Amino acid sequence: MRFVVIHGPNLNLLGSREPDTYGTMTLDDINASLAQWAEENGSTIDTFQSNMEGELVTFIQTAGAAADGIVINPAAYTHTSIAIRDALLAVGTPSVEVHLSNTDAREEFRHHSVISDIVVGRILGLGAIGYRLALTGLQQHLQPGTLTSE
Ligand code: CA2
Repeated sequence: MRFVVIHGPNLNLLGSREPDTYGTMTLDDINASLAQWAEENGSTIDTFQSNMEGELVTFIQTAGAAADGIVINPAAYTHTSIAIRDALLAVGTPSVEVHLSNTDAREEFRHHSVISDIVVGRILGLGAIGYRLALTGLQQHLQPGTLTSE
């Protein structure tokens, strides 16, 4: 299967600041771990990070539309971006939302996600492993019964 993993604004700073909130792995570390997951699971993964809303929308419209599944951490755009919501709706590719931190345990303005009702599922607060969990869940959603433990 073909997956895309999309990282929103400021996630390029991972590993350099706020380790108590976002962990110590860099974005390159996370993407390398996802490439390894893809190899282990016979899939391909394209990763993309941007600090610009329009670039994220364009990536969803192009690579996201051609993929079997999308894993997305829209970062701060989670709480505001109708453009990202509309792009996900337009392409219709099954998507999972990931957050490194538990947004429900943080400031009130982080409690609402504008995509929470249109994604297959959400993973919050588990750090970087959340991306691998999201991919596993998405793969299972797309091809039920493929988990080796079943
Ligand atoms: O917990 C998450 O994954 C968030 O999506 C991260 C966003 C935040 O706005 C969301 O509410 C929750 C912020 C990403 C900022 O990333 C940084 C990484 C390192 C240092 C500073 C910021």
